[in-house]
Amino acid sequence: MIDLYTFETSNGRRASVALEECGLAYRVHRVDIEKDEQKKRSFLKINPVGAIPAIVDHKGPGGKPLAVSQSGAIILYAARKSGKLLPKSAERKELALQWFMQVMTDVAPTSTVAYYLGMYVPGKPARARKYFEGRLMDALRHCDKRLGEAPYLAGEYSIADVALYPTVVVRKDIIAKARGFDNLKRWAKKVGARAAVKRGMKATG
Ligand SMILES: N[C@@H](CCC(=O)N[C@@H](CS)C(=O)NCC(=O)O)C(=O)O
Repeated sequence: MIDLYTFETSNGRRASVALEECGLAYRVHRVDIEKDEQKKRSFLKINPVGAIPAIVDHKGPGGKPLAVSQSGAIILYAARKSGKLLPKSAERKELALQWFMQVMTDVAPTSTVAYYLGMYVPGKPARARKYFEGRLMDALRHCDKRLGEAPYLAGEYSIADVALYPTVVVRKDIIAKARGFDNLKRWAKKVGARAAVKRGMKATG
């Protein structure tokens, strides 16, 4: 059994979607980051950084408990443990890792910064916000182009799609307002229709 500590954000949902897709048994502990519950001493023992998501696999490597944080690391952990979401062909596996990194290092952090600048920073510094929204849209356009060439980022459904989907959902308004993105929208509809994705996106209720 895996304990998942999470909240209804794209980072949090990335972890629950991965656990669902990999068919791993887990129970959810909702950590309300709006009440700073991620800074509680009990949670800091699991992730000293004080951020969700985190998991504790009570049957980790060697049968011992293992705590893993970082939504990307949780996706990889679930994929390796289950043998799912990582293509079997060597070429596609490399592609999956490349697109996974593209999402985790370009799309996801840029989206977070753009979101915070738009929502929470007093005076909304227009230049910085425009810069990060531009970078986010460029990164998403890159994904959109790829999804015009292949049904999924790595050619088959993989860790890369699981990483991308929760961010596309949370940024759906900005994507809807922009011109184009037809491939990304088509892909999002298909991924969102997967039973495991539906369950994972609602893991905190
Ligand atoms: N790179 C990390 C980011 C984790 C993260 O920033 N989590 C946010 C919620 S989405 C959080 O817990 N923030 C609370 C805080 O920083 O105090 C990941 O992918 O898991």
